[in-house]
Amino acid sequence: MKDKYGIVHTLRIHIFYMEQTLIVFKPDAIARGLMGEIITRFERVGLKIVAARMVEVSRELADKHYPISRREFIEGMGGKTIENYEKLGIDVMADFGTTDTFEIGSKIREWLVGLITSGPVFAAVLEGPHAVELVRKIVGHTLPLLSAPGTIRGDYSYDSSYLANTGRRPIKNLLHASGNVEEAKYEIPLWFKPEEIYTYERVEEKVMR
Ligand code: IDP
Ligand code: MG
Repeated sequence: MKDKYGIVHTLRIHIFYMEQTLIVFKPDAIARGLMGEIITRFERVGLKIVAARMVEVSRELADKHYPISRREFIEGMGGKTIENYEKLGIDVMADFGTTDTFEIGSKIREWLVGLITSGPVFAAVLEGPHAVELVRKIVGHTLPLLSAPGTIRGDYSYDSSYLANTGRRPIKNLLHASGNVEEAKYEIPLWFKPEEIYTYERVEEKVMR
């Protein structure tokens, strides 16, 4: 039987969902000296670092990483902002001059591009079974205010849409992590060439087999 990723499953052979995912520590994490603490959380769960380096992000790379053409991503950010403002009883129109989700999202995207190009970032590719979902679970909710304790964003930040948007800046939530398998497949080649991604074995692989 083939699943939606084309992986064949039989009764006798158990095949893990071996995946790769991209993480990027944003300049706020670098400035706060949190690289070591954050990477440790991924290593200890058994995720393998197969590529890593510090990068000074160009406008070109930032535009590709946060593509304006990904309407659902842009409108999603705008939509989340409107929801958050309604919950707090703040007037979106007064703050953004529009209630259009794409226009609001585009403004936020500009702040995001500004942040990611403002200083060196640390980018890495993590590999493991269910790597994409596992990393998102460890990273936590987009809004640190809503991130559970124990997640990276929940443990190291208290930022919210309200604080970010009224401050005309992106939410400082320390790191980017690919949102799903398709996003990971698009993002990894933007940051790493195939020969910069390594293969090696971790001892857990023998134990968990
Ligand atoms: P994610 O990082 O959890 O995947 P996305 O919705 O993909 O979240 O948004 C990308 C980034 O945009 C977030 O990590 C955050 O830094 C920023 N962001 C999202 N929504 C807002 C907002 O309403 N105001 C300011 N920045 C935002
Ligand atoms: Mg995302």
